[in-house]
Amino acid sequence: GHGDVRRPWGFQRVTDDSVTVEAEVVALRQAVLNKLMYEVGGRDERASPRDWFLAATLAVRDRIVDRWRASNDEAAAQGHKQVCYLSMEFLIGRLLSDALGNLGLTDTMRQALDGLGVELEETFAQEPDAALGNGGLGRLAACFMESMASIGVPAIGYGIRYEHGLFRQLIQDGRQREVPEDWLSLGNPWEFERAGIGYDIGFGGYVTADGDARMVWHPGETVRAIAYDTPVVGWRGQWVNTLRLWSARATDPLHLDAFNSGDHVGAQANRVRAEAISRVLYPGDESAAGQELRLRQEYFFASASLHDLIRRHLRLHGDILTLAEKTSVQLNDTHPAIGVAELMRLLVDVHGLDWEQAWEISRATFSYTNHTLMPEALESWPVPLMERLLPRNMQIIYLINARHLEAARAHGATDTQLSAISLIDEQHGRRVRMGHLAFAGSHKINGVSALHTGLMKTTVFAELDRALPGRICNKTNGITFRRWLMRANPALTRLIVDTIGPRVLDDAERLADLAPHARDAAFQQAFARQRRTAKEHLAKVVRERIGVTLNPDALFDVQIKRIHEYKRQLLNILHTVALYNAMRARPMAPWAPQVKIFAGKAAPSYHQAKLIIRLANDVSRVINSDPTVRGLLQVAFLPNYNVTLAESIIPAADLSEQISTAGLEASGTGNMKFALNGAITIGTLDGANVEISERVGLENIFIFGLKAHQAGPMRRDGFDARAVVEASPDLGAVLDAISNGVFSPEEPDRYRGLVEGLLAHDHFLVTADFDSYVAAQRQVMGRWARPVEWWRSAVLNTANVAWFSSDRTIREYADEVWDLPVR
Ligand code: B1N
Repeated sequence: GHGDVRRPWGFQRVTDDSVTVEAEVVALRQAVLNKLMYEVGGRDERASPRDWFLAATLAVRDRIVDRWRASNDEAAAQGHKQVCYLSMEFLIGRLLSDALGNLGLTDTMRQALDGLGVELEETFAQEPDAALGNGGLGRLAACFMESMASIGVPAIGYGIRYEHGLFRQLIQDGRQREVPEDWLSLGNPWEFERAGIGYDIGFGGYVTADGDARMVWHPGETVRAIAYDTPVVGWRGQWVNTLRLWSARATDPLHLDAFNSGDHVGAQANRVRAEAISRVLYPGDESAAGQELRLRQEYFFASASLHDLIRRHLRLHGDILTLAEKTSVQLNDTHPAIGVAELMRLLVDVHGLDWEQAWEISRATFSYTNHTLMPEALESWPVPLMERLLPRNMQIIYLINARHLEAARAHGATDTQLSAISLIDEQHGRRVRMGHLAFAGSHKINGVSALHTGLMKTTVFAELDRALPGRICNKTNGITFRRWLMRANPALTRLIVDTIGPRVLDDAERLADLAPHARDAAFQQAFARQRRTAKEHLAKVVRERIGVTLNPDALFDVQIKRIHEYKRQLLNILHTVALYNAMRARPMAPWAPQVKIFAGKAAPSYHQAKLIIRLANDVSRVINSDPTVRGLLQVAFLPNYNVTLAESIIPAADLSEQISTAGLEASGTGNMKFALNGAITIGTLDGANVEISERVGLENIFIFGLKAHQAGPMRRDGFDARAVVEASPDLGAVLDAISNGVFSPEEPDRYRGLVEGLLAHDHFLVTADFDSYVAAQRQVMGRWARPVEWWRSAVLNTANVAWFSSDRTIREYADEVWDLPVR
């Protein structure tokens, strides 16, 4: 088993933050100075904050590298099974404070830098936020990487080293503008370029049969995938895994003839085309990007990763037939699903296995996580595009499909059932259904919350579940508590440790020991004081970013996530306007001050989402400058939401908005981060909110709105939004105000279309849930008015959400999906 994996390392003691040995401070300081001098090439008297960041990171990296080697050696020596986590996205954020925290070196580094006149927090702030992902799916991959390292699961994360991550969001005149992000421009001290680890990835061309009817693919074009490795260090530095990201390089970067004859630009056309593959992250969240370049990205990283894991397997174990015993490949959504056909191609065409044997190995190797049931997000690729770009893979998909359909027919499937489970969608001009390919090619398929997994079985995958029963299972998402509690909220962490002892740092379940303190007045006050400090800190960030001075005594009501109609930021904005109307109608009533905080990016081509951003900003401008509500209601839209910003917002939140249309948010993970930090949730029974409510108890969460089983039919059949508005005078007044230009006096019709659209077809049931939402908000204010009750609920949120640790999620995957012993 892996019990011995977690033994403390003899060669380097891991210190607790509180016990800092002076000799270690001196040694680390010297290491930083050496890095500054010999790697960064700077002089300490002239070093910039950025230089110090580089030097400090390189010094920390050295302390990870020997553990990294030891982990790799041990995994190899013990013959451990390895998890390969294939994901188009890794939303990493900053790494320095994470690495220091996990190594127990935060305080040592603070003192080491102090002696050089350098401040640790400012050094952290120099690090770019690595945004190689859009939202929850990419952040989940990053949390999983940290958890796998922390509990000693040997793993490698495979993805793409995008030169440009998710765009930077500017808000200009209330509107989103996108500017390119440039995280690598000043160098990346975390990564190791592995110039010697590369694979040629083919595209296009044609297929022939050789003498023994073996198929041979002759690609028309090849692109080289080069590995870049980043170490992922786990809690207490006991295990280090690898994040391996592929960068595209032209195999023939320069046509020298053309160059020498004066065509300097044309000579590089090939290079530009090849390297475009890893140039930029697709900014679409939950939308299938129907672009050839996207398919090239998917195949590029899936193929490179499979080549790499097969090479490793053969090096360590020498026999391709044992691949599934030594390797589990987890497909993070369908983006790497082409890997199913690619592994078959490698096993059959390259390694010479017969089909049945290859298929068995392949299915035992792969498992697939589904993250959404939204129809527009279900990936499918036109057959003609596949045939042109990946001719051999397309043949293999046909072969998989033929056997798949034949088996179902033999079990009595009807034609309707066969067309429902076919890997080819014949309805919409012949497309390959990537979810179906991933399903057919995997031994386990999981959803990311109990509700979502249930819906998988009754909707999108109902027929596949009937044809291939027993494969669907649930793995409710989780978050890493190291980043989202210990790093993001050190003051609360200290309070928790002082109250229930340090064991909680190694065993999240100990958080339950806080429950008896939930009624304790002194503890409540200490808890509330922490919140107050975090709110002051956030207020400072907000003032610097948008010039709005927030009242830290107000209730901070926060909705931060991608902007999407189904997430219903619009519902929150409507409530904001309703509150504004009520306060203006009775300005002397005893209102408790409230702050509404929004942040999030919209996909650049998602016009409705961008209009919602504009509305939030317009509403904010009008309310913040209205003297009648001064000090009572403030609205802030914070630009450029990212992991780093989330880390300063979440500890400051009193109320967590998780208000998606029931049935549409697969899980959510922000909901868990807020609850862990003691915010109370206002939410629908959607995604993981359901399981959060079960754990914190219905008295400590504000649940409202239609349930999934009600919302589904209403969305399908439509409902009369006008009648709903007729029956709700408050809602009518809110919609009239928005529609008539109260928040856009310079362009009164700006939101007329938005309001009319809502009345004509309210797909996301915003009007239908409005009254229920407002009633829940009223309950929130009732609780807020009784601080003893409020803080009791807040503490019980922190105490009762240990289960949402991604360590628990990973243990479940290890146990039920990867067949891998952990502890
Ligand atoms: O995955 C998260 C969940 O917590 C969220 O509920 C879910 O919305 C999110 C295509 C996606 N689902 N699908 C995507 C991302 C990028 C893309 O190009 C789809 N993201 C989710 C983690 O399970």
